Amino acid sequence: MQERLQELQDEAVKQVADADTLQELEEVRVRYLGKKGPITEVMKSMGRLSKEERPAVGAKANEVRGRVQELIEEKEQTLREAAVTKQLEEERIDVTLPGRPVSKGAGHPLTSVVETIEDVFTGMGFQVAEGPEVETDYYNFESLNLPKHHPARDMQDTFFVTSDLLLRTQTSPVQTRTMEQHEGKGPVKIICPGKVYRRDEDDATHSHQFMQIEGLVVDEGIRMSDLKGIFEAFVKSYFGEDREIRLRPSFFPFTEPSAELDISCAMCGGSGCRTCKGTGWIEVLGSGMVHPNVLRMGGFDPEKYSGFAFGMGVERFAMLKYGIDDIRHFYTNDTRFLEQFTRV
Ligand code: 2NL
Repeated sequence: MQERLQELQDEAVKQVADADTLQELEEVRVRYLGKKGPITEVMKSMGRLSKEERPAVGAKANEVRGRVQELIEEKEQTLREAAVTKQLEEERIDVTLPGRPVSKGAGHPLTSVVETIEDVFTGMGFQVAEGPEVETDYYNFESLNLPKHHPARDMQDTFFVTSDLLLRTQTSPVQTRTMEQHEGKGPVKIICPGKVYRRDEDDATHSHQFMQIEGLVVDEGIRMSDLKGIFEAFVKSYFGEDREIRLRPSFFPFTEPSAELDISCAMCGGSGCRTCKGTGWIEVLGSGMVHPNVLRMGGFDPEKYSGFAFGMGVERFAMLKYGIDDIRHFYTNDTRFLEQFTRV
């Protein structure tokens, strides 16, 4: 029986050595050490042995069992380590590979145009002022020489929030608020960029929400020639040195006299084409000398102070500069449109 046990041990040693995977090793373990395995069989049959034989066989059986168990554990350790090494090798990451490209967003074209215009005016000493989009009737209309029932209030249809609160129809209320803060002392020299709202049907040239930039200069001795000088510098800086300007009489309730600013058409160089409707000139903004009533309501003495103001639509400027034919492109956020302005 001792010999049988030794044979079993030799066989098991060989099979453990031959096991290449954890599964094969487990099969060997079950085969030799399991409840129905040969070593257990030998132990069970020991009852049939004589008293003298039993201890030696028992000791040998335990020794073989222990030895095989030990070998299996050692081999298991070796196989596990090999498996980890293999996995590490297979899943190796090359940390020097370049990363996946991240698509970067870019500024909206209207933001770029506003910033460019801001740069031109701050370069001439203007401050940038901002204010609320929900305004009171007073700041949006009254303070701009548009009392209740004034016919010119119909010039723009308004989104009302309550009977006294509304979505501003222009950025002028920021300017009257700024005048108030100056408590009657000049100079005021500001531009006010921001969103404005009008009850319009949206089409290629109209949007119920658009961007406006207004400007205001108030000081002693401000004249129409100052307005013209600022416009000349602004147009040449924004549209190019070769552009000419002209002022054309107009009307606004908040300015007197009022004037429309035209720039010479770049498409035809002034000879007349479709872009300028055959006139050679393109209208770009409205302006004028601040009405004495507006100065007074802003806290300035019209006998001592004078000023000029202007307002322009940002979309129109962007459309003229980049040849965009539909204002709705700015608000539909089609990335094929927006991507064209990543370098503006
Ligand atoms: C236009 C015309 C204009 C003004 C806006 C203004 C503001 C104050 C006083 C006087 Cl506080 N005027 N703003 C003046 C003339 C024209 O805008 O066509 N905008 C799109």
